[in-house]
Amino acid sequence: MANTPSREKWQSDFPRWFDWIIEEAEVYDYGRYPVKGMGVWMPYGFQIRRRVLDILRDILDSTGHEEVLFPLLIPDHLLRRESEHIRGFEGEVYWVTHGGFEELDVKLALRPTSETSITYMETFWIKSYKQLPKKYYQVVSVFRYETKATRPMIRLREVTTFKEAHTVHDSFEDAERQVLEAIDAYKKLFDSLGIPYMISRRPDWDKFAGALYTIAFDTIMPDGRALQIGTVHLLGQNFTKAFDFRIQLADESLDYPWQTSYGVSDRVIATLIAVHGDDRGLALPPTVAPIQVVIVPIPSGSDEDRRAVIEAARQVAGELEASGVRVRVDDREEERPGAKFYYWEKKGVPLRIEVGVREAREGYLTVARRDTLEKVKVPRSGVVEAVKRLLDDVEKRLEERAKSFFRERVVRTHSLEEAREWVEARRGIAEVPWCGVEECGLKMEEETGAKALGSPWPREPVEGAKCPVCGRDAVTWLRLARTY
Ligand code: A5A
Ligand code: ZN
Repeated sequence: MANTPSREKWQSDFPRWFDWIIEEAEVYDYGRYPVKGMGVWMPYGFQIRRRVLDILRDILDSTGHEEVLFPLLIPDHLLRRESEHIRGFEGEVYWVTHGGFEELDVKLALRPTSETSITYMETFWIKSYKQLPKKYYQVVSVFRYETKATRPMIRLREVTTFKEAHTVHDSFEDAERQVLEAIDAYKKLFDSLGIPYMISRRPDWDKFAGALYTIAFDTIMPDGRALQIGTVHLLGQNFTKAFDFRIQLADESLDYPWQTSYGVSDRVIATLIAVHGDDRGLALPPTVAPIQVVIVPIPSGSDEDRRAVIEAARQVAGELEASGVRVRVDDREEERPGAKFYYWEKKGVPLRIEVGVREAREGYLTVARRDTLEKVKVPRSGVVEAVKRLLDDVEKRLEERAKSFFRERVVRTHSLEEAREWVEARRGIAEVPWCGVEECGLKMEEETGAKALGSPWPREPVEGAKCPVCGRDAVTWLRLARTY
């Protein structure tokens, strides 16, 4: 493998690296806005965010999901309808209690999630099995008064890129089929961003408040801690019963329909930044990079030579642009080329083209890759094809690097002691045989100082292994990790 930039700081002090790069690369301003847990998407970050959302919307739209937009405020009595749900969220709700000088009759919640408001409206909209399945989604802000340490994009109090999907079905089986479709959709999303993940069925004590079960996607951050980057919930009939939401079935009977919900957030963009970055800064996959190629003219010599260099840079940019590549010419006169290289590396631009006097004259160009720092010479006449090939290659290599890091971070062991050492040393996720009993799972969390992420989805057999807590036959694996 080519000489890769160092990942020393990236790995040894990831939270600081992350705070540094989102500010330095002008992605997200966090910590200065005077409300805790709320950050600002800056123009460069906003463009990355928009491209991630474009991919997500394409995936959802092409599988029959319809985008909607619900009110931000949920009246107290709606949020309280489903008892497990409110029990889970009560401690995290922001309340609006006043309008001007008047105290409101009914206090209003800033939505922490939208199961209740959406189910309420579905009771008016959906009357028959003939309308099903129904799949809605929205991309909105949700508010959660998080009590664990808040972090930029990772644990926000205003989650500004919350994509929540809500679906309705005429049978349990169809709702379970939807769970599979949702998992598939998120696999596509993460795969297209080169984000590695593992899929677990969350233990019952950690499922979504109001769900029958939760399937979660977790990734591993550079410092070995796991991060939940997406969740899919089978809600069953819990909300439809609470809202007395009944529909007519094919046999003419009336019954409560079945629901699922699934969501991702700003964490996806945090992960995109984390898994591909290094000590020099961002390394963006070309699919979502706002600028895919930066052209840096290096003028020198006579005025004529200088003009020729600028002219050549503009021509190359024009050709690339015409073929659909997102390109920028950095012709700032007050900056030196070295400073420009550093600046665009930090911003994660996948390719840099240097155009000097020799290049302008001799019919070739020098292309530098952000991921490997390699420089390649390409013929001036074939620049479009060369750039496209290189962009594909950068995309693949970033994905491979992220996946190989992830693979090295998952260990399977029969010993609780070894699992504890693994998570304590911040190596990543440890998998231990498990009998499936809650008590043993909780004990494993306690003894390893880790959080249980749940067991592999789909289920993976464990042959001949014993649960290290009770000694009974294991029926599955329990995944343990320190988490964000
Ligand atoms: N309505 C369902 C989909 C729901 O709310 N599920 S959830 O609570 O699990 O949230 C969906 C996803 O949002 C989580 O998997 C997690 O990746 C992300 N998320 C949750 N709380 C967050 C927070 N405070 N900051 C950033 N992301 C968060
Ligand atoms: Zn056990």
